[in-house]
Amino acid sequence: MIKTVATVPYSDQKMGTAGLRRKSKVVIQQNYIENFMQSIFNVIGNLQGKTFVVGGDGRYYNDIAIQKIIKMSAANGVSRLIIGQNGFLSTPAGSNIILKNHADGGFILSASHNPGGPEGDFGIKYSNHTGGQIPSSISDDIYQQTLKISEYKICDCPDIDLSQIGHQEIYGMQIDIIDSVKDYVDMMQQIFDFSSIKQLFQKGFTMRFDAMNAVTGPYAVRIFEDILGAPKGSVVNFKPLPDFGGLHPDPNMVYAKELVNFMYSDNAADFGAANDGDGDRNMILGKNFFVTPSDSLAILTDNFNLIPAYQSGIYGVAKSAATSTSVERVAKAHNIGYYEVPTGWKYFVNLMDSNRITFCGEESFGTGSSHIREKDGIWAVLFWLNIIAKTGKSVSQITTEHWQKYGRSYYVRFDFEGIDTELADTLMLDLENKLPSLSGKEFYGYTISEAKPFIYIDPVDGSSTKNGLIIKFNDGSRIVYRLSGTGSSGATIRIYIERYSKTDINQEPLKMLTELFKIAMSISEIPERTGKHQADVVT
Ligand code: G16
Repeated sequence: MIKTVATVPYSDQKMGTAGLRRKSKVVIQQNYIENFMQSIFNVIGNLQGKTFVVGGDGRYYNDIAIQKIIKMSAANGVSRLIIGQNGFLSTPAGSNIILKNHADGGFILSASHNPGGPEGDFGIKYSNHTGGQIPSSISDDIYQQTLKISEYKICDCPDIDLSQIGHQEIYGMQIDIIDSVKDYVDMMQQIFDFSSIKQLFQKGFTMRFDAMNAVTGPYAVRIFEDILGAPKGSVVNFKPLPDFGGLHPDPNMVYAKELVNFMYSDNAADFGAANDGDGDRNMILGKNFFVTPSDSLAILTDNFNLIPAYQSGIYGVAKSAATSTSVERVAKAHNIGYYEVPTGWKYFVNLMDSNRITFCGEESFGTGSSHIREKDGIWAVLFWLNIIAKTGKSVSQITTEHWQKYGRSYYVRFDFEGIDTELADTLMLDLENKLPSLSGKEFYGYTISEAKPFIYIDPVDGSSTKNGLIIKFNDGSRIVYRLSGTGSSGATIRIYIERYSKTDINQEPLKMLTELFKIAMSISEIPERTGKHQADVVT
């Protein structure tokens, strides 16, 4: 019943910032998933005694890919799979299940915030025993395997029914189908002050949570409506759909338009939030108010002592280099450790495992803590609700008071999408070569103090990673350039711009960054080389 099937390699199975992401049309090609999974299994080696967690965000092809993974796991000698009911698990829930069960790793089938459906994207995030995604050294080994794979193993058996919670066995492999939501909810109840948040809703506080027809719907309904008592209907777009109902489940000002329009209308709720496809990203809104992810990280860190789980103190905090420096000032004020890492949640894992940090976050709408090893959308929403319940203040009040205390980092990200890959690579290389000549130069009254690639040396394992180019100015402003690692076709150049003001805290961010944007465009030659004078997406 175990078949060995001959196959030929695909040349495009290199993982990006977070796992493998490709167009659905690419992934459904013959043996595409099989080649990738067998390459992972080959790199792991002996699978006897190993347990893996499997789930996904419910997008198109999840059901088929999960069955392939089950049959290949059995054929390759895996001892046990723990699978979310109907194949559903959010990325944070998956990380929790790995840690709770001391599993050897897990596979979350998701292309995160990228659209789904036959015309959309599919992906696989592979985590190891840490509950976090594998380091680049292992993904490089897997990529090498994908280039030489010649056969894979699979069971010739019927599909497994994933609809019933319970235990099954195929070819000696144990399968446990679990409630996708329960363990995650239990964990949140241990972290946050649910009774204070419940009282907040009893007093008439209103919220709207947009699950964007993706995986967090069932988690959000259970937590916010069923347990915390938010009025029915507070969670919208709560039914996970294979194509997300046509939504682009990226919780930002551009793609979460429905929520943004509502929160900027006369009928706005007191609090608004959205999560992405697999539930690891979050967006926070107040009435007519948006909190940047960089500020959100700083505000959560500053208020750690309002949360039951962190009352005995936190170790430290980390952010990706592209994220604004807001949280650095909070870390200094609280005298806690502060780290800057490359873009990619996997870079936080060693810092958490070695108790260097408790919180971390990124500009790309990711915030989290060491309760798991992934960013966690609902965790961030509950953290905000907990702060509001304890302080009685609104989102805008909390944020404005934070700026009054620490000053404000005006921060905007500009994305230039759909660029030819070779052109983008050359642009970045030329820019990097130009950096040494920029030091001391003045543009529009801003003087460059430092210009160099961002190079991270991991303090735990000593590994070195180069990611992005940073230009710093005398007044503390920064421009960061990076190529996105989560797209499924072409290249996206990201420019992240930041300007700090201690006292001038009520300006329009884009206005405050006008000159810096011009500088960023002219230094990089983006208009000349790409024909683009404006970004495609501004967040
Ligand atoms: C992934 C990573 C994040 C990263 C983000 C953006 O998020 O887990 O750490 O910040 O991609 O990456 P890029 O700028 O390379 O596109 P997710 O939510 O897509 O898994």
